[in-house]
Amino acid sequence: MEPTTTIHHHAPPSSFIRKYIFSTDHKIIGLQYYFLALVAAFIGMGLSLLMRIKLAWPTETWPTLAALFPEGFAGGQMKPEFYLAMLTMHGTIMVFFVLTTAPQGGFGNYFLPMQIGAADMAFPVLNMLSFWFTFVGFVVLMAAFFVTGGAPISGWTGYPPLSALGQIAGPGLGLGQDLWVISIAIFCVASLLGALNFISTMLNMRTKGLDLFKLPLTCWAWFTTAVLALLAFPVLLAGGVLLLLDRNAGSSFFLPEGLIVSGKVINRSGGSPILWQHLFWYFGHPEVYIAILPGMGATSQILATFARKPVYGYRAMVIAIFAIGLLGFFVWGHHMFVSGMSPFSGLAFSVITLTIGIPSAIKTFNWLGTLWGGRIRFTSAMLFSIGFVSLFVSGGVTGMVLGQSSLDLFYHDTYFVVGHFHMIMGVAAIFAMFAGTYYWFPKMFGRMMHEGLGRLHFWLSFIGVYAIFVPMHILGVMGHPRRYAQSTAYEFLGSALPLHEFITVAAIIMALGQFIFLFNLFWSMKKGAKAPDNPWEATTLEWATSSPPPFDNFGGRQLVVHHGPYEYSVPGAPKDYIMQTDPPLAVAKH
Ligand code: HEM
Ligand SMILES: [Cu+2]
Repeated sequence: MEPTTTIHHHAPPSSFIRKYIFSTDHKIIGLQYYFLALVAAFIGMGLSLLMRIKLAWPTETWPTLAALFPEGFAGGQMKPEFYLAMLTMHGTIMVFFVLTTAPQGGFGNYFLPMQIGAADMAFPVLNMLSFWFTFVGFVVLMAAFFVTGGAPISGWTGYPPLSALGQIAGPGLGLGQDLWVISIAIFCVASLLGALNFISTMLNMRTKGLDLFKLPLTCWAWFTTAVLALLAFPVLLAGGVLLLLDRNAGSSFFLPEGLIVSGKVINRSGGSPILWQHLFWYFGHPEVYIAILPGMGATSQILATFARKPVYGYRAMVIAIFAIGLLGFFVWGHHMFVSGMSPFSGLAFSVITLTIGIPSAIKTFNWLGTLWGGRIRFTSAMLFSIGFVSLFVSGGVTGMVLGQSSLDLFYHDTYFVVGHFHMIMGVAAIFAMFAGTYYWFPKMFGRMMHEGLGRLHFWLSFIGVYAIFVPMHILGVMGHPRRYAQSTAYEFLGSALPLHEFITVAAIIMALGQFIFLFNLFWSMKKGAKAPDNPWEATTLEWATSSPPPFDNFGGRQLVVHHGPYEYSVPGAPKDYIMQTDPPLAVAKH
């Protein structure tokens, strides 16, 4: 089938509001998503430091923090309920408004149309709506900090019965919890709209000659992520609506019979908290791939560019992306090994979970194959991509441990899990975002970022991440529970305190390192060296236009693609890279 192309010929809007606030330009919308995620990330990071301070110095009093949070730090010490509220908000902010927002909504919006040679997304107005729904979802979530009872304490997974009961179950579970559910529901709608747009755009808007197997792996990753979102978010949305009904309309989807809260039997019956777990994790496991697939795409792109080599095994990489996405839907039960389900389903979920190791290993070996024998340029973007691979492997190994139901029985809800998921999903995806930022910044802002500061930022973050999250695995082996504020409540945890202190000091240093990034970002926007159109001598279509790109991306030109996405160091070619739009080579290749 010939790919169709649509070039929009509408004039750029001129008013500030239409240009920057309610813009339908995918580039502005991409930046809006990006900056929303940036704000969310710094808030989320602040909350994690509060938790870390409590865990490392449990008996210290903090007058300054008490002045800032009179409720949560009554008497100068963090109350355990406040810890749980920080935990819930940290997790929710990070998963939804950072990991789902920046890699897909941010970079995907900005670069998917550009990499397929289109002028915009398929549905620009819908695109604008997706962003504004996301923004409203974020504001609603933030509002939970300020209502009576404060932010919810049910964790980012919002498990009932706690989350379904209301204020009697604890602080934050009144209006705060309602806001949490509503925020998630709005976020689901936003993500669904966004997903439709990504899928239509990639299938329908490719420029001339760009058939599917000439697409950069980033496009495949954004596309697959959108498919996952389309299948996973409706389930969370439905679960959220049922939870809201349980909370406010007296239904009992998730509340069992005979539940006793604060000494009183709750007058509901017939529901099951396990039902929520199924619905939640049917969404929740694919969600970790929604977070990390765009990072895998960006990493493939960046490794090839800076190793000056084609991505090793392009087709295998596409298949692995799909395999990971597909298998991701059959493994949700590995979050429920201790929920009391049949040991046979535990076995089935174990086996399928471990199977994901196969496409993951394919991807890892192909990344290493891409690096092998390359003429590597260690730019900041390259360092963060290598860091991504490293974290993906480190986190993947512990995933293989947790995927076995017999071992998970012990590790479940210990710090081992916290260490594992922070490495593989949390910080790996964050590293990919940094890589993407250093890589695409010249295109987006027409200036270069400061490489020296970038490398400093990398080393602080890379060493920081391992210093923070490796010791957490040790805490887990010691049996330290997660979601638990009182690090000295049990005698056997006493000896863990130095480890907690070490982690917290590392977290503070790493957090300071992130301000170097923030400074570099804003300083470079104004003062960075002017960027050429193709500073990294890369091959894909976004580099075939000016930096920053004009309103319609390519100045009304229709690009014609003659080459695959990663033709680096092709024998017989005049230079060591061939852009996708370069004319066909006279010499025979491959
Ligand atoms: C600066 C780096 C970070 C630090 C120091 C940090 C610290 C923490 C701490 C102390 C907890 C609570 C552990 C517990 O008591 O169970 C936690 C939970 C969590 N964090 Fe992070 N975090 C960081 C980055 C991230 C990132 C980038 C993500 C994105 C996925 C993330 C997602 C989560 C989630 C989902 C939870 C679990 C929340 C829950 O159980 O409800 N964190 N983090
Ligand atoms: Cu999972």
